[in-house]
Amino acid sequence: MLPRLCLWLLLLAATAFGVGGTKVAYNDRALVIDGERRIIISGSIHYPRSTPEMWPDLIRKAKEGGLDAIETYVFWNGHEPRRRQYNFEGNYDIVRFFKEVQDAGMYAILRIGPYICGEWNYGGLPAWLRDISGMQFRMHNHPFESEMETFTTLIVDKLKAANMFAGQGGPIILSQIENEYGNIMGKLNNNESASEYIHWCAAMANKQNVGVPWIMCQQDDDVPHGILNTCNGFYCHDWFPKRTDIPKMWTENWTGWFKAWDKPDFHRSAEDVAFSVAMFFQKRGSLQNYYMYHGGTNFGRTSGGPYITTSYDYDAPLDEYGNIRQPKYGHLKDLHNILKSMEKILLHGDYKDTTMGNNNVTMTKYTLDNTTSACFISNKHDDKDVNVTLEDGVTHVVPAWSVSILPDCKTVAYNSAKIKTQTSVMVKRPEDGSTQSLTWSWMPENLQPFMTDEKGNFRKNELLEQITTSGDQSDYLWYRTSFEHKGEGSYKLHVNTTGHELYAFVNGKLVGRHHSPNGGFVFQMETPVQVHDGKNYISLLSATIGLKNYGALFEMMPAGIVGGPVKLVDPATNTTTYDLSNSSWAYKSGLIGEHREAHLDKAGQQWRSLNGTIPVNRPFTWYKATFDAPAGSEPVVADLLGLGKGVAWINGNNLGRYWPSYTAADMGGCRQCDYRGTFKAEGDGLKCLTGCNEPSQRFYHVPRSFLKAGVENTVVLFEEAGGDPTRVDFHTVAVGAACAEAAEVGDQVALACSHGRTISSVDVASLGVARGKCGAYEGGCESKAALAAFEAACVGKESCTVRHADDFRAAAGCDSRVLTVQATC
Ligand SMILES: *[C@@H]1O[C@H](CO)[C@@H](O)[C@H](O)[C@H]1NC(C)=O
Ligand SMILES: *[C@@H]1O[C@H](CO)[C@@H](O)[C@H](O)[C@H]1NC(C)=O
Ligand SMILES: *[C@@H]1O[C@H](CO)[C@@H](O)[C@H](O)[C@H]1NC(C)=O
Ligand SMILES: *[C@@H]1O[C@H](CO)[C@@H](O)[C@H](O)[C@H]1NC(C)=O
Ligand SMILES: *[C@@H]1O[C@H](CO)[C@@H](O)[C@H](O)[C@H]1NC(C)=O
Ligand SMILES: *[C@@H]1O[C@H](CO)[C@@H](O)[C@H](O)[C@H]1NC(C)=O
Ligand SMILES: *[C@@H]1O[C@H](CO)[C@@H](O)[C@H](O)[C@H]1NC(C)=O
Ligand SMILES: *[C@@H]1O[C@H](CO)[C@@H](O)[C@H](O)[C@H]1NC(C)=O
Ligand SMILES: CC(=O)N[C@H]1CO[C@H](CO)[C@@H](O)[C@@H]1O
Repeated sequence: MLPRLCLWLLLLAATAFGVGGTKVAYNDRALVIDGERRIIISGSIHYPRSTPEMWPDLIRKAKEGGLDAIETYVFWNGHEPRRRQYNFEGNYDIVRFFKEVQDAGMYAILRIGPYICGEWNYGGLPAWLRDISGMQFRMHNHPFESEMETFTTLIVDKLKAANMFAGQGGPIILSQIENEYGNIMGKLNNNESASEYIHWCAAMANKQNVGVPWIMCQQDDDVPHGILNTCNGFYCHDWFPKRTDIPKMWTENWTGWFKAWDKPDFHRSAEDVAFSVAMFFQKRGSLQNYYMYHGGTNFGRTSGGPYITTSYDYDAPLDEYGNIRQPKYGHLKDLHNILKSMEKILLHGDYKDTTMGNNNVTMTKYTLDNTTSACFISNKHDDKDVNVTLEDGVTHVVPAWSVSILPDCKTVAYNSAKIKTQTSVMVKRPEDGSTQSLTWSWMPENLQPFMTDEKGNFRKNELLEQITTSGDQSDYLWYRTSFEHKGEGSYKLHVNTTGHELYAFVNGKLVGRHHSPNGGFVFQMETPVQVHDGKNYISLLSATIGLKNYGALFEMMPAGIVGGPVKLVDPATNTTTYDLSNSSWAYKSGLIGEHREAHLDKAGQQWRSLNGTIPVNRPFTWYKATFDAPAGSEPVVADLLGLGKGVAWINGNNLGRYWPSYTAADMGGCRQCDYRGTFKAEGDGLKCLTGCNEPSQRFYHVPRSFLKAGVENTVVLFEEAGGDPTRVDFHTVAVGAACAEAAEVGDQVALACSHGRTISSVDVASLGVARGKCGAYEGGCESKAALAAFEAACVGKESCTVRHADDFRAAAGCDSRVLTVQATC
């Protein structure tokens, strides 16, 4: 018996104290991991926004980019789509995700929320929470707190069972409860309940006994006991936690911005992201997380927030498809390497900030044991380079809006505005777009049953709120009624709705359609209608496009034609002839094709194809075609130009909502792009926008794991608004042109393609400032010697490195020594 008892005791000890476990503590300077103060560079990768097959590659690229940790939210509505019915499969396999992080030898940051914001449907909260009586979201009340605790405990227990916390030998070193509550606390009109709630959150979290610290972000006031508060934002250098015994941590440094259907694409320059990170570490930062490091895709209808595009690319260092985005990725990697080399002095050294001339120029000197020193010089002027002379009498030019890092206080090893890494231009192949032409068949969505008011789930003498009525099980809700009319008549049908989209039918005929403009919610539709003698039917189809995810009481924002009014107005006098708001309305959630799972292409569906001809620009139409998957391993996109609005599936996998007919706004920021100056995503002063006046989202990611090689693949579309699928096409996305610059002789110039593709030609090797952009440099001042050196080293190779040499010369009059190279992959 004795050996077995010993074994049992050993096992008990292992679980209690964590054999091979990592101890996570903290002090005023840093997280202390197994007794060592550590700089942690982390990046957000949201597991449902990619596929399990993509995770190892994304995580490996993050590690190679100099990251120590991967951070993710937990997505409650995805894990518990119906109360107590759970989903931990596929891209919701959270344990598998954390195991991949562990296998890569990285740390993980677990942000449970479970309110997560995240441009995610309803901020991650399941819509069924609304049905529980007495429910008040994110306030001190039993119904909410009980559900939140049940879910939080479930997640923690699942991760504990898989030994995922640091003390158990797992990767998780930090965990977060709630999210950005400090932003809304004061706006809830019940500050006592709000305060009790956030303290309850802390107590509930600490009771979970996860063995790692709990954090709250953007919770600068009323920070509960046992919680470390952290910063979110584009810049966090001037922010410090209130408590002086905790480290300065930045949980969301926005690397770009998300995209809404009405907006062009946001781009935050590599120079500006690097500037913000360098300043953060200059001013005692110790942990920072890129939000996002890989943004990914909002697959499926409950993934995206209101009016958020299916692409959640975010202009992150890894693009939506998992490709390395250069120069952002490489420029930040260079910064990470420098910061890591300074870990000891930054976290143990004494420090002194000296402002020079005015507050915009700061020199920070870290010293350790009087023997070593490290310096940062930051210049926050947005238009003025400055010369800074250090103690040793040497003057350094610090460009406007940049930070220079001198790990020995003598030599500048990094300047945030000087990019040494390559710039890549991604191309879609084949570039001429001539791939296989697809043969389509089609099927109408059967609207007939909804064109009279005979059939419906139930009736009510009022206009109901949509989320509650449909349980958010579909985007669509039918509202139908009828009225008697004597003789014929002409009216304006007036509908007031809280969004997000509306189609109106009178006696079976589509008479009007509208959607919320500019991401708003409430709108009115007015459309002329003819009525006939006798009974007339009005059928209104309301559709949601992702539920609101942010703001005080965001969950109270209704959807659909709640309360209306719905009226028939006399066009001559503008007076209401019929107010139908309190008529008997019949309700039905979802479309027939959804209930029949038309997207799964099951047997028994009535697909039609008359010699390959299909109707186009026909609303409420299902389309189907087969195609061959593009060969190779490069990411695949579907070009959906020509379609209106709807949903696409590949082999039954949801690609998300598509809406290429939505044209992105033209904004001031489309015509200016200077990395210098504060980056913004809202209000005045936007810059570096692209895609203005173009289809808001034309290309849709088709993960490789959705495709089958060597056999037919099926694409199914539900086209709601009317479009032409005959232009639908598939492409791969990879590096097309690779460019790099070297300012000084001796600099190494590295070029690389992707996915095993090799450099086919070197197109430009110029001395002097090249005109044009990477992919289309105009050249001038060509150096034959440089061209020859690059051709010899690079052509036929996946990557190459060439040293900028003194004998790289151009014609007389070309005095610049700045070498610019462009190659084609
Ligand atoms: C709540 O607000 C009231 C009035 O604004 C204020 O007097 C009170 O101190 C606040 N209480 C808390 C806990 O913040
Ligand atoms: C560092 O220098 C200061 C002043 O010159 C001196 O007081 C201190 O003892 C020195 N510390 C070490 C560790 O040498
Ligand atoms: C500091 O720089 C900002 C631009 O970043 C500028 O608006 C401001 O005037 C500068 N302050 C001083 C004192 O020069
Ligand atoms: C910095 O110094 C260089 C050379 O010493 C000089 O040419 C330049 O004008 C100076 N720049 C500023 C902003 O003072
Ligand atoms: C439309 O509905 C909203 C939300 O119910 C309401 O606030 C607004 O007053 C209504 N507007 C009109 C013009 O009826
Ligand atoms: C009725 O309202 C419309 C706008 O809603 C307006 O253009 C029209 O002039 C109005 N007609 C009358 C008779 O008031
Ligand atoms: C509809 O019913 C509501 C609630 O009973 C009432 O406030 C409203 O005045 C009614 N509207 C009409 C047009 O009868
Ligand atoms: C379909 O094609 C067949 C054979 O090519 C032809 O006989 C028939 O007339 C076509 N039907 C239509 C509707 O075009
Ligand atoms: C959207 C959002 O929360 N923006 C905030 C980000 O943080 C900065 C400061 O850290 C605020 O000024 C923004 O309002």
